[in-house]
Amino acid sequence: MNFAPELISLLRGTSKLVALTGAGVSQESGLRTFRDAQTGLWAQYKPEELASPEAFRRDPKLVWDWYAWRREAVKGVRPNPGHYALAEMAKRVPEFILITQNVDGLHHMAGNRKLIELHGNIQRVRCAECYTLTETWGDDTESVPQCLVCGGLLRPDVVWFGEPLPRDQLEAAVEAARTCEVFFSIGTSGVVQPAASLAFAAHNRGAVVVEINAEPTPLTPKANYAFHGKSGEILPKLVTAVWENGR
Ligand code: BV8
Ligand code: ZN
Repeated sequence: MNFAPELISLLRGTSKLVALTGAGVSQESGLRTFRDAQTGLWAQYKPEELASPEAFRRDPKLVWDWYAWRREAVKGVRPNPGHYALAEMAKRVPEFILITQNVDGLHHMAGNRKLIELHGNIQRVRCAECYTLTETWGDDTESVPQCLVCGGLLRPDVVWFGEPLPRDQLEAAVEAARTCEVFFSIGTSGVVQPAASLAFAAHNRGAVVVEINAEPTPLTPKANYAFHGKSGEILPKLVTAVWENGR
């Protein structure tokens, strides 16, 4: 895979790079994306139907079990070369900020520490009423486990559709997008807001936008560089070309 010499020199010289990732970056780890149809018991539901406060009010056990099923799926997978390439970039660029829409925790597992989890993390559980985070809960119960502080129902510490993003995470993400020199959009269909507007905010501030996605997205026309393929194949090659070859 050849990368434009000007892209390589840009990345070698950049001091502030921001990357936004979506479900596509975890696809090669064996996790289904939101676009991919769900399987088994969950095939009859669209993710955005289950990932909502309305669904939890209507049938809390169904939503709880869906997240328990996804937690098991995440436990069974490992970061892929795309995740590790981003961890490598974090070591090479003076200021590297990784913003993810993913709740799977694989970026952290791959070693990224300057990480903004915009939509939360599926391994964390909190009370739906008093927000108390809890480390332990029973998954094998007939009903949804309850909070030991107020008796409220426990729920995953993720952002559901119709819920606001955590203010500090969102502000940090917007600030990063507005002040970066290079913005990578990786493995995201660019549909869900406000995450999908970050790349445009960076573009409008003159940042160079690089898209890596299996297919074109609404961002593609604005991208200075667009690579349509698998992030687990393209990112390692890019890291090698920029930071390993000819240094
Ligand atoms: C809010 C956590 C308001 C839970 C998630 C403006 C216009 C229209 C609608 C809205 C709007 N503003 C707000 C909305 C509503 C809504 C929204 O955007 N709806 C969409 C559907 C139109 N947004 C919200 O509700 C947000 N909240 O607005 O609150 C508010 C404000 C104040 C006070 C009260 C309320 C909350 C949004 C967050 C929801 N939670 N996740 C969970 O995970 O269970 S979103 C979830 O879906 C993911 O986190 C992610 O963000 C999104 C899925 O998108 P992607 O990650 O991009 O994945 P997708 O499958 O779509 O695409 C994968 C891509 O990868 C594909 O393009 C594919 O080609 C590519 N690919 C596949 N394999 C590979 C690959 N690429 C590279 N390599 C590969 N191997
Ligand atoms: Zn509580």
